[in-house]
Amino acid sequence: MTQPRNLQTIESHILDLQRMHPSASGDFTGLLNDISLAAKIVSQEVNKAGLAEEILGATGEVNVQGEAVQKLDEFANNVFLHCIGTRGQVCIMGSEELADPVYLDTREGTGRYIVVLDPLDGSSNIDVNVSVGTIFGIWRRQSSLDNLGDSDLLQAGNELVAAGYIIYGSSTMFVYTAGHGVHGFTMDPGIGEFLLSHENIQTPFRSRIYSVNEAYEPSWSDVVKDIVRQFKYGRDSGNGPGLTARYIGSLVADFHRNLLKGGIYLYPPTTDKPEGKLRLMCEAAPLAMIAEAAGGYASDGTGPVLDIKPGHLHTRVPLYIGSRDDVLWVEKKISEAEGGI
Ligand code: FDP
Repeated sequence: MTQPRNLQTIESHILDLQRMHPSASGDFTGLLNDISLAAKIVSQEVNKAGLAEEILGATGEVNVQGEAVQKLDEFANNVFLHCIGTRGQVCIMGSEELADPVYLDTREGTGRYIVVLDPLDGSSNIDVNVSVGTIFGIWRRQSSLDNLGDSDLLQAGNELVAAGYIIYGSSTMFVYTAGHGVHGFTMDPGIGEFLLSHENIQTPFRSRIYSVNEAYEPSWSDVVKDIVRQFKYGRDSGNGPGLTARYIGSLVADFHRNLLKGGIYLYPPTTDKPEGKLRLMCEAAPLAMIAEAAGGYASDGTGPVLDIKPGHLHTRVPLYIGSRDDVLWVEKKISEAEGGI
């Protein structure tokens, strides 16, 4: 008879993490708990999006990225703003939905952390019941509280303390890393808890899947066209097995599938978007930390995404992320095309 597995909630998993750092104040644990509470609230709302007329569809406003704001984007943004930093442990919060960072009240706490998030990624999919997600990154404050500024907010991904995402799909999952492996928790709706379901996720070294919006092919560079062609027909000699294509158009969902199954997600530059579309701080860097902690890799085509220092909160980067071998191969192809080795 097999031994039944002990159930573990995300809260107790985070507490275990805290015990590994005897000097920890509990601020970080509290912060991850805040994020988990916000995720539960957003999950519940996303699940009933089809029922509630008044939260479906666009608000009619355009966000700082020039995209139509969906009502659920607004809702998720507000939930995270209200739930995060309840112990005064967060000094700055940045959101994809807000043009400027929000400086939070830290009188009751240490203001030790900076949180940047995309409250509802893939929101153009909400109205059609396709998975959407939340992505977050947590950095540590660098200056004293009365000297907060760009050096605190605009940090590279390799300074991240933790990163994670929540996918609101056929089930809701919370996946995070705080530097000790990547762990996934699945929401049990009956008890309203995230339970450990995917411990220490390791992503396959080589891809089985490539994910890219191929409609943009006419406006890719020649090297990107060639890379995608080779993914289709087999790399280099063309006699290897080609990959299969999957593109949901919801970054968290595409990334999550590829993380578990082995795959590469590409959002290359196009002629009208030379920097790509994805935001460094609230999308690319947190997912890059997760990819690397699971044995994968993320590149902007020239080097590690984690090395890039943002110019501003909404800096965009091209993104190639997923199975390590394939992302490194993409980097090599781009470097060769640009006259490198
Ligand atoms: P969305 O605009 O629906 O929010 O970063 C935003 C994002 O979705 C990603 O989730 C997704 O992978 C990508 O944009 C899709 O962009 P395209 O429609 O240009 O393929």
